[in-house]
Amino acid sequence: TPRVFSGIQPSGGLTLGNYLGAMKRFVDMQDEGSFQTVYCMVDQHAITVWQDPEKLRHATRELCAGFIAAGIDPDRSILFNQSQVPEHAQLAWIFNCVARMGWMQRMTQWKDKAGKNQQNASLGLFAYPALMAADILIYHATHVPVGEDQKQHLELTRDVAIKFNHDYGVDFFPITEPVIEGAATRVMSLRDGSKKMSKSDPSDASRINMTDDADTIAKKIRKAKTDPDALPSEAKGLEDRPEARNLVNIYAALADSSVDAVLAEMGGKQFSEFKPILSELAVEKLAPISTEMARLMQDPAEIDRILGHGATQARELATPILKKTYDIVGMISS
Ligand code: AQP
Repeated sequence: TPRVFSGIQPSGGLTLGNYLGAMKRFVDMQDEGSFQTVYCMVDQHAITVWQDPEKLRHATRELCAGFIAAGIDPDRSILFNQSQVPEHAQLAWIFNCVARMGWMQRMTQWKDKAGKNQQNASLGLFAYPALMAADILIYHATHVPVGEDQKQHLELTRDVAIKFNHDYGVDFFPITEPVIEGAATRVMSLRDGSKKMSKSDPSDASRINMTDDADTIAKKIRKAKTDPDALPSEAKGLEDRPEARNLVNIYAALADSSVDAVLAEMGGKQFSEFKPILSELAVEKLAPISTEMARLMQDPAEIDRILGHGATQARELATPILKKTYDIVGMISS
């Protein structure tokens, strides 16, 4: 069976962007049944930017609770945190020696996150895409569901696989397919339609957190930036209207519908009318998830048990692939 891998960083609370762009798709791919699904809390990626240790532990457990509350079943998917499967970091070292500095320098996430002071960014932040390639390729995963922002990193993953196979004259690592689908592959900030919704945006009003209560969700949507025009009846009427497009995309993704279908129904409505409808749908879809997350978080020992079990299963897949990689590279392993 083809294998799916994807991950989310426990670098803060889950946002609606993570949910619609990634997690909801992870659930779809699990439920679809034609893939073996492997999902990871990438704590080693999170620390490429300093994290408070207690908050990291909490965010990792909360993310695990989020996965389960959103519909990931630890009996049907492998669910674990990256640092408990050391094979990721071991393969990443080899990939550090395959990937080129120039490839990393071109990554927009590196440029955005390192900012002007690249000399002071961590070496881990620079090498982030090589670890990500290892996360995927240590399972020989063929399909990777992600949001639009990760497209460039997935191209680099393909480049790493191609160069490794070429350098060692093997046909060992698969060339992975990004799966970037649905109405909300790039959810934007509620305050600025040109910026992506992000966990680490300093403005809490810019995002919907999966732990926000109904009143907070309604308030954030009410205050979301829009333009004065009514909703168009066709998708092309959203061109040059990033904030309007974002709210329609969010609605379509939450409703499991398409932008065209949403506009056919909502075209002509003012935002004063559409926003309460959107809030109601958002609360209807998100409240059961946040309630279940809170319930699961009351038993952190159970979450740790689930993560430990997932790590054991993940290692069973990763160990032989790392051993074979070591053999190919010329390392002695017994
Ligand atoms: N705004 C978004 N719209 C659609 N998809 C998104 N993703 C993130 N933001 C959006 C997708 O969520 C998955 C996990 O992302 P991540 O946690 O690994 O890191 P990120 O992309 O850097 O997310 P954040 O929220 O912006 O975190 P910080 O602020 O820490 O950098 C990925 O599949 C991503 O595409």
